[in-house]
Amino acid sequence: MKGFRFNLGAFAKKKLVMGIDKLISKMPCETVLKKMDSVLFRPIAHACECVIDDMKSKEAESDDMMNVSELLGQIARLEEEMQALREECTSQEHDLEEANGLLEEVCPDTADLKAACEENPQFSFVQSDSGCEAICYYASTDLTDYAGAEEVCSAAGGSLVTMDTMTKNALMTDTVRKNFPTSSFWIGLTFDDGEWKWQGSEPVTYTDWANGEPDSKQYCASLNKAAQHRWFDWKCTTADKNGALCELNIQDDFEED
Ligand SMILES: [Ca+2]
Repeated sequence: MKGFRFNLGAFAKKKLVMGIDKLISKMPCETVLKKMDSVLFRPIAHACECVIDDMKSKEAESDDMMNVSELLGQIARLEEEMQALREECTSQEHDLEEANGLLEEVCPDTADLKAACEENPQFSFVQSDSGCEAICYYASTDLTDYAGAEEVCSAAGGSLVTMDTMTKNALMTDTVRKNFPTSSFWIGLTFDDGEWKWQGSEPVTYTDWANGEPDSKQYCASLNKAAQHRWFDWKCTTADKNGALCELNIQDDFEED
């Protein structure tokens, strides 16, 4: 005898499939999966797995949608931050413009000094990049002692240079380095009553002494070529080292008037 063989007519098969369809359409897929374990139901179980996979992939898509939504939120927040930064930038630009305006007010007008300088052929006019500092200078390279240098400047209509701020010192030393790299010069700085003073009266505040300077008992200052024209003190009577660095100072002229 042959073994049991599951053999239904076409009509019976159709009825069975319809019945199963009706049955499983009312069950959640997971329940159908649990119940259908026989060989007969495997295709249906497989279909159900497909449906579940499909649902899972739709959920994943939905997660992606949520990610997109989060990203859009982040972009919106970044745009807000950028806008705030733009406003901050605009405000700082405004502050900068105001500061530049104030700087122009504080910077002295150098036109008069320039005009006066042009009337004195021995002198040359230099101005800092900011335009706030200007010097009308005369560099005499004839070697002399300090008193001789003072006379040279006085005869030219000026005085030994005062370099009392970092800006003016930088402008003057840069100019000397560029135009007189092999010369040293006396400047208007001397040691008197225990302290260094400009023009014999104004105590020094900003200084640019070369390394190891000033050393003792040398009471007149110079820009020394051996130290990139930083400050050196020398004995005032030394006559074979320095020329004279003079400046025209129209402010003093006004004060004298
Ligand atoms: Ca010295």
